[in-house]
Amino acid sequence: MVAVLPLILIALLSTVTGHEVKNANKFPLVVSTWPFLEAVRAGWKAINGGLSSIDAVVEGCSTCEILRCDGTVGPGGSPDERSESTIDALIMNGATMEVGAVGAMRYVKDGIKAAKLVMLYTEHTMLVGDQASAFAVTMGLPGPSNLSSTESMEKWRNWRENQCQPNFRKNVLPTNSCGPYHRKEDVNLGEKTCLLDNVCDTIEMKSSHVDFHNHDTISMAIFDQFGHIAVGTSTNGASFKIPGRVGDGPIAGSSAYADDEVGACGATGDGDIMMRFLPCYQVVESMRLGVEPRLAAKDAISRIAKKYPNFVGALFAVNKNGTHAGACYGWTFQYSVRSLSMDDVEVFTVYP
Ligand code: SD4
Repeated sequence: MVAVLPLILIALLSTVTGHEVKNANKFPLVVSTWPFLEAVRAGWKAINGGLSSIDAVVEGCSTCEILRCDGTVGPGGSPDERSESTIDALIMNGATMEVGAVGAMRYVKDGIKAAKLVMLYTEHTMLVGDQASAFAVTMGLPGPSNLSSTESMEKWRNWRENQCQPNFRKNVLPTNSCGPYHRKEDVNLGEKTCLLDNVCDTIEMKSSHVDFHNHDTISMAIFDQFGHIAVGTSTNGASFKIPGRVGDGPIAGSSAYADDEVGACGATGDGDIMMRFLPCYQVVESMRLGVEPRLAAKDAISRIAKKYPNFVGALFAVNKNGTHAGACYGWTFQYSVRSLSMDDVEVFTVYP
């Protein structure tokens, strides 16, 4: 009977509500945002088969790009205001602190591979837009290709029919239209937004744009058998973003961070807000000071929620002993783990 069940059902479902999970047989270890089971299996297969943690992260995140996990990783998701899908991606080596990233990359499907090319073949950390795509193609990735899909175009058409609501514009007129927009003249910068007890004004602030049903980002940490860590992120970013927007995905310390000496973190959620706090850097630095993963994760999320009560976000934290935990705000979060002591991927649920 079990043999005929789809593999997805074999993955065990567990629940953590504030408990840390200690890993008996520590490494290798794969941890990822959301129940992206196939991506975690691919990362696990790669690291268990002897690939480096960097290459295993590429395998894992590429799997999500190819499968278009949740319709919002890889090509064909999250159209911008002009209907185009672009890709943000990051890879980081926790042994050397090297980082490669691409932001708002157009016409190239392979986000995580492009990020790795930036890390391996440039002295830079991030390339963006058309130039990121051109670099990726000259370094051997396929392209240019159209990143739109039937689904992304339909989503965009529905949004246009709904007078381009919701959108990421603020302090502009007209409000209920697709533009062209012009600036409101009476904007009082800074004062209006953060008055009350340092809480940023929730009346002016729109509610989060991150869709509760779309888990647009894979962020993955892989420890090899020696405890060397790599982290990676790949995402289409946010739906109906303003063309040119770069989210938290390619920002080291925001969507992901790793240091072999301490541990790793991966994040998902409202990137425009989250990148102002570098939550994954915060998590790793708290753990460096001896804070356990559960508290480090909670603290990083609370710092954001205190200033932005409408934000939506989540992260996982894992220390160099393989102990992992998650924290979230505004939505229920799930993260996936595969370790030696498990028969298959386990999915952990974290409640706000
Ligand atoms: C972004 N952080 O670009 C991404 C979106 C996301 O779940 O993670 N959604 O803002």
